[in-house]
Amino acid sequence: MADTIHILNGPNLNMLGSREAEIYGTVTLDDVREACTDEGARLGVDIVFEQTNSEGTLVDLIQATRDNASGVIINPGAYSHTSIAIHDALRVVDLPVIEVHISNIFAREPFRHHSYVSPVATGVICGLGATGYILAVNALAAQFSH
Ligand code: CA2
Repeated sequence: MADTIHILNGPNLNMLGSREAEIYGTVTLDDVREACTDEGARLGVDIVFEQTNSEGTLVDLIQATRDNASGVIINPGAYSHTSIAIHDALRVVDLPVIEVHISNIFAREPFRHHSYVSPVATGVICGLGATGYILAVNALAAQFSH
């Protein structure tokens, strides 16, 4: 059976491509989903792609990865900077977790410089736009094949 990567997206990421193109680019979240699904097919891994604006639902989606995922990619959006609940949910997931940010959070406002997710992530990619998701899919797929 193919390995499955769960790609979880937090609040406001459904707005990608509609505004703030100077920060987030012009691609939509559907474009990102399609690119990740295509890359997964190329690499022989299945992709589950989700977005929620709700912190509790994001916790539920993280908990659900324990049953059927081989790895997790998460862009927690602004919850990265605020949520101990998401930190706690991720720390009990016994899978590789890659945190992705489209923008370079360290080159932005100081309140974005800290992430509660980074200490419980296997790796972090930020500032590379939507390409960061593709890089994360490749990083996880490389771990599965070892
Ligand atoms: O750079 C990232 O990927 C972020 O996780 C995006 C979050 C932001 O709160 C984080 O600090 C960094 C914001 C999600 C996107 O918000 C948009 C709002 C309006 C239009 C387009 C995107």
